[in-house]
Amino acid sequence: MASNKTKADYPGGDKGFSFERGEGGETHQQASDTGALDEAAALTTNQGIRVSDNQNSLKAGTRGPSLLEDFVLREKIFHFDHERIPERIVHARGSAAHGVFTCTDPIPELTRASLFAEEGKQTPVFARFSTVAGGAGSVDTPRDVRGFAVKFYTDEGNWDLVGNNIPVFFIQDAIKFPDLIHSVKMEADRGFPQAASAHDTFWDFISLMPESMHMIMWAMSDRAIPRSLRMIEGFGIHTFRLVNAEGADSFCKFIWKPRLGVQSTCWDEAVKIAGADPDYHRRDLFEAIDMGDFPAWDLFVQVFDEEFAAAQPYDVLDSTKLIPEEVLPPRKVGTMELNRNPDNFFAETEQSAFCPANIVPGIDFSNDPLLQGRLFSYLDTQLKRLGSTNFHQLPINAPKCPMHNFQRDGHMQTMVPKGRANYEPNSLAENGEEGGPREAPATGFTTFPANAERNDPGLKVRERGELFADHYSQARLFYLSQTDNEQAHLASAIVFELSKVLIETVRIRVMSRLRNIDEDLARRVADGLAMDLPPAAPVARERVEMDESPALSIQKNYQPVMQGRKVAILFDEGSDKAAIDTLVAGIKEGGGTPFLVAPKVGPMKVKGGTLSADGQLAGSPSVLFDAVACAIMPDNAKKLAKESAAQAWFMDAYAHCKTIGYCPATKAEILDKLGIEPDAGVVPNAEFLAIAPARHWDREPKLRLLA
Ligand code: HDD
Repeated sequence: MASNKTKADYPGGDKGFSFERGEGGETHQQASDTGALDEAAALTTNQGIRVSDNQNSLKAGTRGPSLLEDFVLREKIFHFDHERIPERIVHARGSAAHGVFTCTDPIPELTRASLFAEEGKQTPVFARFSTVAGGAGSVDTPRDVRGFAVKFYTDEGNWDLVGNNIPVFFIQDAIKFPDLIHSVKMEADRGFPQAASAHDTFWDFISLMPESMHMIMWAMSDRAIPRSLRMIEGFGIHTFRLVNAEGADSFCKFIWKPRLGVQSTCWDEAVKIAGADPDYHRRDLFEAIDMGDFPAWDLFVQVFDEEFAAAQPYDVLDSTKLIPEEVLPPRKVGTMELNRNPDNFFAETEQSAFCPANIVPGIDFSNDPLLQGRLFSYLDTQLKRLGSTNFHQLPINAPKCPMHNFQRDGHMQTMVPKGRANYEPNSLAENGEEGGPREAPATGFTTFPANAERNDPGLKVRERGELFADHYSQARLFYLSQTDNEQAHLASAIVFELSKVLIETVRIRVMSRLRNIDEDLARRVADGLAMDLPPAAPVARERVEMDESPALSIQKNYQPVMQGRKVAILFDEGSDKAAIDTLVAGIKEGGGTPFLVAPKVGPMKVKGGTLSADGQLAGSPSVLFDAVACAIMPDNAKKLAKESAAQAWFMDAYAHCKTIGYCPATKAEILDKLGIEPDAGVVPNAEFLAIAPARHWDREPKLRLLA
């Protein structure tokens, strides 16, 4: 049977080939290729053979069997069959962008790393954000930690800062990582739940690992349901070491702070976003960069010495502990701006390979046992995923500075070294031949010589430092540093998660640990589950009281700015264009993105002209926006009041504590009937712009029974 496609149906069909419809509806493909087709336009096989027909396989007669000799078909299907590579075992779901890091406050006295050497020095970067537990096709908004990995292509080699949006981790020693990940991933027998920690095996493991309690506070807080990847902090977590040109060292923690401020969703909102737009974060990042609204983060360092470390009530080599910013103020060193989307998702985002062991002269590791295990793990995983020891040659992974050594061959070698010198030392140069690269003792990377702590006899042991045994002090610090509303969100999140745990002893064990963090928290969780509080679990080391750290709270630091926010305006036929134009102009002026929503997307007649919506009402629920306003005529408002998508639009915005700007008809016909009462955040359109990006959390107790 002949194809019935026409030229226009084929991409590139206008670039030299024409597809003509024959008599009686038959089509045959006719090449207008007279040999002059330029190289870019001609479709070829991987061997460079021009393909004359990409629509029909080779057959023995029009209705006959396909022929084995069809190398065009065979090659195409063969390649397709192998398109997928193993996804990352963790952090499989990710989104990334290119950008640049600019040093704003040089620190040559602390590190000889070239990227921090001079004010204004620019270093290209590639940043990939990810969830941890879900597979590559899972939704963007589960309750989960977000990976925050940055590859700096410095002029002295690649440095990968592979962190998360939470400054601590679940475990203290890398030997527990496979157990942690097995427990949180979908359960082994049933294959669910995906991308969710609310299940038996995760909480079973956690309840048996008291060291995870601090991280659990963060993971159950709103940090784990961010509003946008552009609005998350990033942390290198481990203590690293900085080394200056004289060889003097200091300890250091790295922190990224988003220019747009930290902002999160609430749980009901995150769940609904997952349905409305499973690619919510990926789309948000892509669109912001695409429209030139480049997300930016400032990079800070917390620098300290052994003396400071020894004076803290926790061990700085323990990744379940942080250094409060109030105790050691972070110092800004530069800014990262992400300004270019990848050209190809697979070639760049998927094939990007990060490794905490990639460091440059001037940066070094500490003895953190979690970090030490990571240094081993990542190379292995890249070999498994990318299939070759030459994965560093892929453009996204290759350094942008000169790279040469005597490593040779291997799968998919793309470099073609010349000459005989594939070993070192060699004297071939004396023979007039190419001798190859040589060691660089003065400028090359040298490991900082310090080993373990000064008085450590260095015996081989399977033990942890003494202070590692304090599992609760910082969990308490985090909980007490939150606002009342944030504490309520946190307690409610634990109730939700434990309500999905079917093994009762696990719930009980978790509550017994919570008592060691805060009695009030434990009581709220027990009440939320309608269970009795068990006795507190035994502790390995007594808690120390730490001063609250307001820096740990999102709400205490929230700056309601329009910049980077997406604001929806609902309209319908006959709406007043002037009112809409005013809102649009105000949103744009503040640096936000207006988004018009209407029951239909085509051009609609409105008072003062025509308007086309950016999105249809049912496909653009208010969960996708930071604030909503409306301009609707009375008759249309009456009609919309009966439309469940419109009701949900306003009810959700209200329940998620967003600002709602209303026109008189919407108030009378929709808001009043839904029981949405004016408050500090439900205001006439004229007052909307001034407060649009704020969240009105004090509304929440009226709407939701929080734990
Ligand atoms: Fe890891 C990926 C962050 C502990 C083993 N990790 C991975 C990614 C991030 C982190 C952001 C994704 C990078 C990307 O976008 O491609 N991992 C962390 C942090 C940790 C941590 C912040 C604790 C502080 N990880 C950790 C341990 C181990 C691993 C203890 C193993 C011993 N991580 C891996 C891995 C991954 C990975 C299996 C999967 C894909 C990859 O490396 O490239 O090797």
